Amino acid sequence: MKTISLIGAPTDVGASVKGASMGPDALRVAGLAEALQGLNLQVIDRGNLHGPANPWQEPVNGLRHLKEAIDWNQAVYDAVEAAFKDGHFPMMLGGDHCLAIGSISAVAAHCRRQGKKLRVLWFDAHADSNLATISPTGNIHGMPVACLMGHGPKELIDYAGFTPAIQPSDIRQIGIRSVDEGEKKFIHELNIQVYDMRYIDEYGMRNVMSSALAGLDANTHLHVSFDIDCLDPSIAPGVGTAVMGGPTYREAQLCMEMIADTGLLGSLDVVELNPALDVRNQSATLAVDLIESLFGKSTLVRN
Ligand code: HAR
Ligand code: MN
Ligand code: MN
Ligand code: MN
Repeated sequence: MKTISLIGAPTDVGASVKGASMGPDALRVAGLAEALQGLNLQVIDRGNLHGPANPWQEPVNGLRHLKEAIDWNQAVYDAVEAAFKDGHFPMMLGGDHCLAIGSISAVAAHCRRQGKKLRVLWFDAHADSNLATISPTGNIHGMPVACLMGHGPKELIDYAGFTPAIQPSDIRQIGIRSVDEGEKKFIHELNIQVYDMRYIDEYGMRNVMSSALAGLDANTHLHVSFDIDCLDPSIAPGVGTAVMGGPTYREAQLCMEMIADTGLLGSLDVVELNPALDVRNQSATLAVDLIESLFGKSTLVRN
């Protein structure tokens, strides 16, 4: 039986809107552990990690709360690595999306140890590919993709002991619809595969997911980094940086179902849920519903 390790990372140091720090508990209240147990998974809730408080400072040299982000990501790195070493499936509950630096660095290290290929599916409204020099905000939750590809402050890019942690060819971004000017060039230069909302509109989610999942084999570790603001704000209002025009409920379900069908999912981040902006915990409840599909819940018996 698969054992899921829930790792709460309650911080919003990477953001400029407060509240994502309450995300882990909102997911617990929405019944995340019980939902997973209902799918015959064993769940160990490791509780919440500890880290520095949000000092609520302005950016320094284009980066807000760098020291705090470094410490939180180290805590996440260590916890995700520990879960892998126990043979468990790490599910990191953010917290803001800067935490994916630590989490995916640990995934990359795991893949290297196991001789596995890595595929990261990054669901987001945003490209999260900013650099200190081009970010309009200095918020580190807008920078994790760049950091994972080796572009960022030294202490934020080298948790795994090698850099870059991942290659541009390892990642697929899905649902993107908010990209800053500098990011647009950077993504283009790095040649990151982005399925933006226009692409989804034109080709449909089924084709997008077939393409995003193409080339996987039994030796691939699939990581999903699920920024809740990927979802259309009409169904998921509980996020700090909502952008109109995201995937519908059914489009999101299809993504999860198609990922489940691969049988290759090895780790997950759930980030940017902001209970302070939510309506009766509906975004957390939706996240749990989607995570059930991600772990194989289906309407009919499938073979
Ligand atoms: N691109 C903007 C910035 O860098 C907004 C980033 C918002 N990020 C998240 N994570 N919510 O995707 O500031
Ligand atoms: Mn994000
Ligand atoms: Mn986002
Ligand atoms: Mn694995």
